[in-house]
Amino acid sequence: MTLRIDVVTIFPDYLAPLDLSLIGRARRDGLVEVHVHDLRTWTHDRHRTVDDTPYGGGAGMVMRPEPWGEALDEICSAVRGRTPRIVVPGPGGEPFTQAEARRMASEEDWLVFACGRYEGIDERVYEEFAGRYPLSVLSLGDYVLNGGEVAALAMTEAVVRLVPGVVGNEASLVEESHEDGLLEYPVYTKPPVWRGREVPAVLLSGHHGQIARWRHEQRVERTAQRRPDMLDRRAAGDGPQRPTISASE
Ligand code: J9N
Repeated sequence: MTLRIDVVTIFPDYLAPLDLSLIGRARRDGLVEVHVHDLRTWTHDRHRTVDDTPYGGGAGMVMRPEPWGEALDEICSAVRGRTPRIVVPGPGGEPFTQAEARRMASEEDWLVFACGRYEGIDERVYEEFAGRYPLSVLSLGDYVLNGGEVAALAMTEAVVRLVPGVVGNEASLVEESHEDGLLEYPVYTKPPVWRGREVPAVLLSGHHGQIARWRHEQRVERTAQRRPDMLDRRAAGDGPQRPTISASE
């Protein structure tokens, strides 16, 4: 079944990149179906109001529940016999990881992204829809965006490129390396010397065993430098891993 993705936002133009490049081609090839919706479609007042001041006081505005309720009621029931997962991007969510992207690409057939503004969506919307659909609040990382749109775009790209037929098998294999808990080794191409900088001799040697060993060492070193947290998880045995293949790694 083709993957369906709906995005609900007050900034539909923010999702314009979904028409381009990899996702655009996947759509034209019928591998994924994308629908972007303007939340204001489900308002009824002259000013198409989607937010209001927070009860209890505090900074910023909160998204009112009624437009979200009507939008998600309609969108989530748009396909008879299918049930979407609702994804709400937010900095307070569970981490969105490569493993989750892979799970979604293989197990989900319909995702509905609900893009809120940073100050948030009225909590009753989560209660209402988590009681009726699978619902995940997911974070791209520990930094704050203005709204969920960029996160929905990133998650969409991470998932869609794993759908069989979208990128071709090589990409799917490449990021298995990111799933084994080590960063990638550095890569080089021609010319062999550039601005006086040489490609490491081992890569020109033709010794495949040595090359594999060197690359593994580079991965461990790079991970220790940049992401020591990943090595800690690996040592504890709870990180993403693949078995170490003695000579070839
Ligand atoms: N990782 C992440 C998500 C977000 C937001 S702000 C509003 C919606 C989602 N910020 N950072």
